Amino acid sequence: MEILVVNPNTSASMTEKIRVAAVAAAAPGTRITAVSPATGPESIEGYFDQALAVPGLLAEIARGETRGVAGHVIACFDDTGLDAARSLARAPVVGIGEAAFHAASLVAGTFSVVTTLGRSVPALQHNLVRYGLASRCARVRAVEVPVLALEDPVSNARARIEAEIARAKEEDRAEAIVLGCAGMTDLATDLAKRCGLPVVDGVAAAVVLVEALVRLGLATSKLGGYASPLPKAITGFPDLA
Ligand code: 5HY
Repeated sequence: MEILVVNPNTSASMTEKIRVAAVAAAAPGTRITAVSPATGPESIEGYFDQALAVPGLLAEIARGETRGVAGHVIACFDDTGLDAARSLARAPVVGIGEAAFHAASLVAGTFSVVTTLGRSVPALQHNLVRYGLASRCARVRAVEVPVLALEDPVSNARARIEAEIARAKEEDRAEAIVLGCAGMTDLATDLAKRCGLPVVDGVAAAVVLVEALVRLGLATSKLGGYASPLPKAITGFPDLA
């Protein structure tokens, strides 16, 4: 099976990091295609960036559907454009945020999330409520490291994330940690060892969940909210018209 992994921001280095993590998580026989749109913000931090990233994301999903991919992963932790993507797609679409929340709730009573900036927190809190998992999440924390600074050693991101995890264990009584950014995907295994609790990476969780849905023969329902878009004139989005 081929799984399309879409990083909705335009950062090529982040897309490559996400591709490596997705390939590592995929089962033998699963082909990972990782892409990022030609349009939109270089990183997504809050509602404005999220809105600007959606058309480019949907154009990539549409291309994947035309190619007949088995499933899609939205590799941005706020699950950018998830409902719109599911409306467009027949294949299953899984966001790394939703996948990580579910994975954490299967291995722990309560979990905390560690994300990048404070401005990203409300969107994640809203998602937890709509996914029905808010009661399992003790707190959504931010380390105040911008998304693209995660790759810059000067930001000391790894140490700051580890310190935040220690606070989550102490103050939130967190039994597991969810890493709240695709750019943290390469840190999960080492942090789990160093911090002594499950640390969930959404990229890996989403790839494995899409594989499971495909193997179960489950595709996106076209009844109700995720019904295919009605044909109509669309101005300014040639890839979606
Ligand atoms: C992400 N932004 O996973 C989110 C994380 C965040 O560009 N990729 C991004 O901070 O909202």
